[in-house]
Amino acid sequence: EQVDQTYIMVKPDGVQRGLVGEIISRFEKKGFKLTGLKLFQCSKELAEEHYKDLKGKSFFPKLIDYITSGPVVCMAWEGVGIVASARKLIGATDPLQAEPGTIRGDLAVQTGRNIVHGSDSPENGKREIALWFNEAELCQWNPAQAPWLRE
Ligand code: DAT
Ligand code: MG
Repeated sequence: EQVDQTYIMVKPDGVQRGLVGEIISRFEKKGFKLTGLKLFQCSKELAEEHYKDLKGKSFFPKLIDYITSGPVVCMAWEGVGIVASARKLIGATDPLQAEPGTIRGDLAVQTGRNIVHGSDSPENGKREIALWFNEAELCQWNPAQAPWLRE
């Protein structure tokens, strides 16, 4: 099967609320492979490039203010089927609509403070990882648990 990559980011509210470990843990326990991780204060330019598809939306300026309001935790993860699976683990964009058991469903209450980002396609996963990480910040490694996760 095809191994895909996704860009997951704990947004500034997730960092401020002390939810970094909890959020990383959801992906780690699922069995996906972490290939990049850093705490990072992003520029307005980077935030605008990341969310370029939403430029023109009424909430765009507020979204950029929010994402640049404090440090975020940037993560690159990989696995078979990871993009869609990570979106399910994260839950709906509006945390009030997100199912219990999902990150947003369990830990957030408003779209404008929905604590975590996940790429919406394998192509955007690659694009966003390249945008947020240098090649030297990414690790290729073989988790010891691999044979216990997939036959
Ligand atoms: P998602 O983060 O679930 O992929 P998205 O890509 O449509 O959602 O939007 C990116 C972020 O923009 C989202 O996490 C929060 C913000 N946002 C989206 N729709 C919004 C709205 N109607 N009002 C305010 N913020 C919104
Ligand atoms: Mg999105």
